[in-house]
Amino acid sequence: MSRVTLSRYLIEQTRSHNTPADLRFLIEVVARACKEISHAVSKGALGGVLGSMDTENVQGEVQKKLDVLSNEILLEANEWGGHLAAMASEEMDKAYQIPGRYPKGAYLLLFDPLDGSSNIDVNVSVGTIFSVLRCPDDCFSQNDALAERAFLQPGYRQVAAGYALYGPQTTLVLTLGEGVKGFTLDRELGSFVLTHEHMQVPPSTSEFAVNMSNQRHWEPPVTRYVSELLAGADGPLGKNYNMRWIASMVADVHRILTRGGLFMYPRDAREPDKAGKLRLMYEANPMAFIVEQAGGAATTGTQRILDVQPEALHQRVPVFLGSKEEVERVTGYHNQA
Ligand code: AHM
Ligand code: MG
Repeated sequence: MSRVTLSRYLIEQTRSHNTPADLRFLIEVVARACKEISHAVSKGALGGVLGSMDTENVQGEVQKKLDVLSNEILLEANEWGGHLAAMASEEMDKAYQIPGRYPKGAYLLLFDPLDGSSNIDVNVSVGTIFSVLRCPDDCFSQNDALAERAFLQPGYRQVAAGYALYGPQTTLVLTLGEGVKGFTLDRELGSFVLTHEHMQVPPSTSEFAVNMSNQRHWEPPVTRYVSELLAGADGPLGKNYNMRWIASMVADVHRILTRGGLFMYPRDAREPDKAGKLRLMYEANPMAFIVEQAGGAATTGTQRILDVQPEALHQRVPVFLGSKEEVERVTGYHNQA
């Protein structure tokens, strides 16, 4: 049987599900940018791309050279095609307006260009996360405030979301709102090939992912839940749990899409808004959309992530996502508190 490339999959989607041609083009352009980022990541020290810049991003985090390079690759790939009205990135303070010399399109693209960047210099998996929204009618203005407002749509309005994982293989995982497909980069062909037709998160699991070193800063429902996980078969949950923490959300979520599990980045008392580390628009929303489309669940502990009304582009939210049973359990503990 002939192999289904990402291009063929998208063309067939256009025919059978009326996926608009400009959305198809957008996904192809993002995938091409991810191939370029994958290439830069894989060169490592040979490409002179390891290490930090002298700059910080809007969240006050030191930027790695590859964070900045990946951001530029995504901006340059997407600005000229006429499919976007604006872009927003975890690495940029403000929304990026499409330069006046190019036509504007119907979509908004948001991305975390290189997630898990603390892993870059140690040769551990990192990834790109992206989310696509439709642009409301008034967002064609050059006004920054108006452009930023256009992005502040709840996650259930996403029309597409995905991530590329730069690991032992480069994989692209994509949802257009009708299930989740996984593609593996065939480096000889230079194409993403459909390898995971129907990605599913099993409803129950005995594996969880959390940064345990933050335990003393969590809220009581999370402390209670994690102590029950650690109590194993002798505790109230009656089974033993295994733990994994890669510190790259893309890699942790990919494991959950492959064999199930629960990912947590809870509220943290040290932060001004106590919202945890992860960003709603660039990390929580696209991952929640993918996980729900694969039959899993995603909440902030108190609310479905996709229902959160964003108030700011760089807003943070607590994240609990993965196998339904465990997400529901930890959300239930929050709601009892
Ligand atoms: P980043 O976007 O600055 O790389 O931060 C997000 C990453 C996630 O990929 C990962 O789940 C988390 O930060 C790891 O956090 P920690 O440093 O607490 O292990
Ligand atoms: Mg990130």
